[in-house]
Amino acid sequence: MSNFFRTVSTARRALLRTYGSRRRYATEATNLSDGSLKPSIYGQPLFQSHPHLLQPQDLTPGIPAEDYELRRRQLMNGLPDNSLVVCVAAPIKYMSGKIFYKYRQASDFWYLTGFEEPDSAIILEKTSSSRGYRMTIFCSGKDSAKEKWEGAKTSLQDAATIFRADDARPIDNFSSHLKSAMAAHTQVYVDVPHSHTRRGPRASSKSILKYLSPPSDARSEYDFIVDSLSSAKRKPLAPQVAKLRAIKSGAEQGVMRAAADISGRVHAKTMRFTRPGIPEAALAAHFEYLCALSGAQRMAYVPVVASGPNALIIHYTSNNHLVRQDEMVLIDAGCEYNGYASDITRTYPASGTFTPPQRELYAAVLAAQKELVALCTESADLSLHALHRLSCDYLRRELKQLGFELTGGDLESMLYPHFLSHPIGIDLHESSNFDRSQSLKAGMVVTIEPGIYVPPTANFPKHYHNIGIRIEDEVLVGKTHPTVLSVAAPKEIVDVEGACQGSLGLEAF
Ligand SMILES: [Mn+2]
Repeated sequence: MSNFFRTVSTARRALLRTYGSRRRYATEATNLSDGSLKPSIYGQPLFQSHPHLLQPQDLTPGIPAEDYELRRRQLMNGLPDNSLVVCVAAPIKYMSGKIFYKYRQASDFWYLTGFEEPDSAIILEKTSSSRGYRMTIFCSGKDSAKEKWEGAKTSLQDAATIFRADDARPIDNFSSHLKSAMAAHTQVYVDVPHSHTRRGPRASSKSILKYLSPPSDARSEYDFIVDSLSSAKRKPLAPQVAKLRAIKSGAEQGVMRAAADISGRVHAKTMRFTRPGIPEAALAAHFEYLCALSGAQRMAYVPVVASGPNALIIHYTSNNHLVRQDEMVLIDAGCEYNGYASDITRTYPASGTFTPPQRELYAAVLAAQKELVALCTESADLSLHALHRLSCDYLRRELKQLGFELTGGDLESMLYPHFLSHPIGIDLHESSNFDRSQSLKAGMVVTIEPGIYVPPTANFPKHYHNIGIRIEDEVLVGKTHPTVLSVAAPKEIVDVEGACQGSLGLEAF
């Protein structure tokens, strides 16, 4: 047995002495010498079953159970007395018919629970106890016939113990509990979905049940319960959770750094893999493959692999052209790792060497980008809006030096038509409840992504026509210093060329 496994086993035995939950199922699953449990008896990886993925204190990889407890406590502390919080799991989404997509938990539900199963929900009731709230978790629980097909679900008892709920109930009881809990509270914080995946005449845009699957006869009851809430009593939950999610804990910063590190290294590898004539799709495939190989669960968004003038399309995702010798390739891609998104853009020459116009324009965007990164501090006291205005100033200055004669809104409407930044975390764009006029605070993570896209029109210098460049980093805001999380992706001209020109191959990965 290696030292690594011995350490893990020792820690695991200590944990089992404390919780002991595995022992109840010892006859049903195989105990492997590395400490893992195969097949698992839980609905998601836990230290008890997957010691190669989690540390003893983790509830989800990289995030301690204590973090989840703190999140719920902070949420409930911030709400008025006699408040109720209702948060439900994401539905299973379908590509076609019964063909489902790989499941991804709803972001706020995951942030508050760490529970990864569909068909689950929580009710949090604010109380005067020292904990400050009472938590009831609803989930599928054990059903051996169903688990034979779909894999294990966490038992009600384990859901309560491991996820620190006061009570665990079958999801089938959710509607009746919800009804009585809502009646007993003054404010109910709950989100009604904006869109849904259920099809057919019974689908209602107001139904909370849309978040649950499979459909059940209780649906009309959920509709009734949520509809029965007066608008004065019903409050949106998402803005309350967004306030907490905006500031990343130390553990979250660690996971985000790991996610950015995977994506950054894969950007470098993909630069090296690129050669004239290669399909954009091959670069996308290479990127996704290396992310998956590094442990990422999925891409955080559909990758943009845009060669030459395709880069002028900001969200170009067709990725179906060939890369030509004289072109640059713009890749905007990042993985999702252990629940956190990464988002990095790099632009590099297909040949491995920038042409003079490519180099000049790249240097212009890079100069602005670095100045903006340096301003991502609490002490700079700038909002995203203020940073965006500065990005326009800096890019205008750079372009004038390159001979652009800019009039009116040329920059904002044609050359740089998108916003500089967005907050990032569990979601790629954590923007919907984020105030862009608010000064950045330490612990926030934002992207800094200025770009220049030169259309082939006579008012712009001809040698820059059809060049699109964006350079995007993820920046952790500090009190007085920013930290670039995406540092593994080459950005300086010499580093980009060096990465492009290195030898081909995966052996060093
Ligand atoms: Mn972005």
